[in-house]
Amino acid sequence: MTEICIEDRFLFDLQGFIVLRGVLSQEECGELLTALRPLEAQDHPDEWMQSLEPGPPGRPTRETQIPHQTRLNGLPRLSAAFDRLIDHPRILPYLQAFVGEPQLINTWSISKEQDTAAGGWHRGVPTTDFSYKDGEIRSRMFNIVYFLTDNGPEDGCVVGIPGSHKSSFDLAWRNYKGLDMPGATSVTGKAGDVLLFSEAMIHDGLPKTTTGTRSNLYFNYVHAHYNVMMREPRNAHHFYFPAAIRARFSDQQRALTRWMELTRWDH
Ligand SMILES: O=C(O)CCC(=O)C(=O)O
Repeated sequence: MTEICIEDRFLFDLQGFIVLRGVLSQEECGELLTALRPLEAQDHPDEWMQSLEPGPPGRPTRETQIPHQTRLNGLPRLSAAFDRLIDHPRILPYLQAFVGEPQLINTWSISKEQDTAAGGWHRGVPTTDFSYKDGEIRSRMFNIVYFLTDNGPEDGCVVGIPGSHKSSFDLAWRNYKGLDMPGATSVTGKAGDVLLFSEAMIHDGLPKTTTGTRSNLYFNYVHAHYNVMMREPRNAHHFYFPAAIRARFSDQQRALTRWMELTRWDH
C-alpha cells in the first residue's frame, strides 16, 4: 500500500479536506466532458421508478430542478467512460489510508451555468463518523470531487468549513447562505485537480456568476461496514450497478463495489 505523506495526513486530519493538483490531464478532462455532455442533454426514462413501493419518489437520473444546474446520478450506469475514476491510482492510496476498507456508494456529476445560486450547507454523516485512533485516520464516508473544468472562486466552486468534521457545536446550517457561514472557505482549483473530503465536514456549493460551464464529478465511498442499502433505499438504483455493468470492471473496481454482490436489488 502506498504511504500517504505526513503533510497530507496532517492537513486532512486538521481540515477535513485536501486538494490534490493535476490528477487528471487536460486530455482526460476533455474525454470525460465529451462523455458527460450528451448524457446531460438527453432524457432518461427512469422506468425503474415504477417498480418502487408506493411512497415518496426516488431521485431521477437527471435532476434539473435547480435553475441553471444539471445533476446526473449513477454515472457508471450511464457510460463506461467514468469507470477509470472508481480506482484512480493517485486516489486509491488515500481511500485505503483514510477510509480503511473503501466501498463505492454513490456517483454523480454537477454542471453549473451562470446564475446558479448557492446550494445549502450540509454534511453527509455526523462528526462521530470521523476518528483518529492507533495512528489511523478513519473517515466513514469520503467524497472525491474531480474538477473537469476550472473551479475559480466565482465559478460555483465547493465551499467548506475547515475543521467542521470535528466541530462540537452545530449552527442552523440552512440559515446561512454561501460565504455568510462563519469559517466558510472556498475550495478552488484548475481542471484536473481533485478535492478529497470527509462527509462529516460541513460543505456547500457557491453561486456561479461567471460565464461558461463548471462541471465536477463526485465519487463517494464508505467503509465496508456501512450499510449502503439502508441510507436512501429509494435511491439505491443509482448506488447499485447490475452484474452486467460490473462485468466490464477490473478486479480492483469489482473489489471496490463488492457490496453489490451481496445485495438483492432488481431495479
Ligand atoms: O459542487 C457543488 O456545488 C457542491 C456539491 C455538494 O455539496 C454535494 O454534492 O454534496
